[in-house]
Amino acid sequence: MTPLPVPAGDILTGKAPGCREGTPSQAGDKTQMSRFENENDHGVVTEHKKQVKQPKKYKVILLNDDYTTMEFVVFILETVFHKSSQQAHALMMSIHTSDRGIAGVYSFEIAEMKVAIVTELARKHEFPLRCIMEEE
Ligand code: TYC
Repeated sequence: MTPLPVPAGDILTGKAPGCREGTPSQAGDKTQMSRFENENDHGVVTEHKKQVKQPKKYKVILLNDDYTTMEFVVFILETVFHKSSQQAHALMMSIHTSDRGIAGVYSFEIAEMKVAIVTELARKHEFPLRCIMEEE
């Protein structure tokens, strides 16, 4: 049997012939041409590394009042904020005694949506329950 003709190098490197990237061990080698370099690169920096910023987070806060029933607050914490029955009850009691409490922390859009849902449910059930958001 005659062996198939194989271009030198490609079996060991896994690269097509003429590929400049090299093996993983050569990836950080400064003598190699970097991925952004090309024939038009005359050593002038045209690209700056962007600082990666974490997106802001927002606390969704329930406020205490004298008229909203405890059952309704527990219901809100279970259904809108996915708390267990025990967590919801403990948090509701904490809000009841301390005047406010964090129901959850979310991105801006999700926090805004939770506030809107709670506000609408409270309005529908004729409770004065207030729900606000604050940057973390
Ligand atoms: N203070 C209310 C009551 O005694 C209960 C309550 C708890 C209301 C938490 C609002 O965010 C709240 N019925």
